[in-house]
Amino acid sequence: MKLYTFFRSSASFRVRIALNLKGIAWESVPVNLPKSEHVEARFKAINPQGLVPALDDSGRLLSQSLAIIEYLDEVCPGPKMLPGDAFERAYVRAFSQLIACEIHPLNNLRVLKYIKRTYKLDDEGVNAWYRHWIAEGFASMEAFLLNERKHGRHVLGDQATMADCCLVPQVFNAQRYECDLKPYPAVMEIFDQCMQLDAFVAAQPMKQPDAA
Ligand SMILES: N[C@@H](CCC(=O)N[C@@H](CS)C(=O)NCC(=O)O)C(=O)O
Repeated sequence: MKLYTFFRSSASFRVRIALNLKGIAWESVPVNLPKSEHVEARFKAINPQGLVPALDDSGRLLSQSLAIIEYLDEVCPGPKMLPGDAFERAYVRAFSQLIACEIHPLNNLRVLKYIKRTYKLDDEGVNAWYRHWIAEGFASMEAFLLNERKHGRHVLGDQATMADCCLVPQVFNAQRYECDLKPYPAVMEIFDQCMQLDAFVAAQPMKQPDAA
């Protein structure tokens, strides 16, 4: 399988983790976002949305990280990214979407570029926007975990799922923007547990070939 990815892209990072957890051999095809390679016609032929990640499974092209992870879970053996029980599956999807639909889109590269340009913000203004949505989103994640009480070493018990594939990259991003994550101990405990696993460590941004 070929994964079109950018080392700092958290949506790509989610899929890298899932590929590693499931023990799938994959090749990295870097798409440089700061150089705008994702909006070039060459890449738009792969994913017309002009977003990473995209997955090429023997010529079949897939986009959207959560859809890709669910696809991998359905066609590949290995640990399940989504549990067998429908109620638990909804829990894993809800936590994943809390990150992928409520937090990540507000802090995506094109959004940050747009608010900077349109509202004439300096870097501190952009960072304030970023940190605001991180604080609100992480408070929701923490409340979700404490309310549901289904977590253990991972978001659902002691088995890593798609939810952990979403949590870890979002923490990496928040740390990059120097957000205060002390108010979210349940989230950070799961992060620390995940980072004990090779699949998460190998997927992290600085371990990617395009990070050099
Ligand atoms: N919902 C999409 C989000 C994909 C996405 O926004 N990727 C970012 C990198 S993390 C991207 O390509 N951004 C380019 C841009 O904002 O211009 C997914 O989960 O795959």
